[in-house]
Amino acid sequence: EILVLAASPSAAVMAQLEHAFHCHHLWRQPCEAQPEWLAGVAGRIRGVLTTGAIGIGPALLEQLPRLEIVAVNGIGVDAVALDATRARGIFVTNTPGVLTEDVADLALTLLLSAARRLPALERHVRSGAWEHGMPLAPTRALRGKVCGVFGFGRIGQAVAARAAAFEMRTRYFQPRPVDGVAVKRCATLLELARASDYLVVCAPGGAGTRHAVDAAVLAALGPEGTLVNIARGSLVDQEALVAALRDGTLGMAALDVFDNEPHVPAALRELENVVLTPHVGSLTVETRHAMGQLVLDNLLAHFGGRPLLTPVA
Ligand code: 8YV
Repeated sequence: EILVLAASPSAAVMAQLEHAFHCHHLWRQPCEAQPEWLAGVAGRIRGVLTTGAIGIGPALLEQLPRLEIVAVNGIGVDAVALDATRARGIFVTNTPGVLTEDVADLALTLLLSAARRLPALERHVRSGAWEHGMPLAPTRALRGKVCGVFGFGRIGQAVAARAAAFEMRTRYFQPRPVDGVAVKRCATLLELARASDYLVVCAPGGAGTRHAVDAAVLAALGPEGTLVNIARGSLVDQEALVAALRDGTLGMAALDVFDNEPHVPAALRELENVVLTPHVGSLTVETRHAMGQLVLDNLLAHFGGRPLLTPVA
C-alpha cells in the first residue's frame, strides 16, 4: 500500500499507480482530519510518493513502521530526512534527467524577464500608461554580459548552454570542478558573484548549502546585478535579499523558489525589482508526465524485486 502525500504526477500516471497499488491520498484529507486518518492506514504503508518540495520528515517516517521506499517526484531530496531513511534501510528514488530542460528554460525565462523588466512592461500596457504616452527607460542588452552559474550539474550546464546562445559569457562555481567543460570555474561563490551580471542558483538545497547566497554574495553581485533562483529558497538568505533589493545594493531578483513555500513575505511581494513565479520549473505537461512515469517505474521495480532505476545514493 502506498501513501501519496501530494497530487503531483499527471492524471495518466496517477491512474497507472492506482491500478498497480492500493493508494492512500493524504492530500485529499482536510488538514485537521489528517492525523486521525493517517493513524488508521500508517501500519500498512510500504511506499511513499512525495514531491521535491514536500519530501518527508522524521516524524512522519517514524509513523510508518513497514515503510520500504520513498519515491520523490522531483530531483531535490533535501526535504527527505535521509539520515532516518538510511538508518532504517529505506530506499529513496528521485527523477533526475527528465526535468533538466524545462527547469533550465524557466531559469532563462526569469533571467530574460528580469533583464527586459517584463513585469513593468506588462503593467505599462495593461494600465494604459502606453496610450497616455508615458516614457519607458531602456534596459540593458544581454550579449556580452556574464551569466554565473552556481551549481554545475545537469541543470546548471543546461542553463549555461542557453545563456551562451544569447551571447552571454558564462562562468560557474561549485566546490568540485567539472571535467571536460569549456566553461571557466571561479574558485569561490563570492568570486563568481563579483564576476557576474546574472547569478543563477542551480545547486542542491540542504544543510550544506543553506544561505550560501548571503549578504556578502549579494553585495558582490551589486546594484547592476540580478539574482535568479530556480533551485531551493534555502540557498539564499531571504532577509538579506529583501534588504539588498530594497536598498538597491542588488539590482533585481527573479525567483521561482522561496523559504517556507508557499508563503512569500509581503516585503518581497511588494518590491518592484523582482520577478516571482510559484515553484514551477518542472511544471510542463511533458516533464510532469515523464517524472511521474519514472516515479511509477521505480515503485514497480522495487515491489517487483528488480533494481531501482534512479536510486538516491
Ligand atoms: C517540484 C522540484 O517541487 O524537482 C524538484 O526538486 O522542486 C520540483 O520539480 C516537485 O518536486 C514536483 O513534484
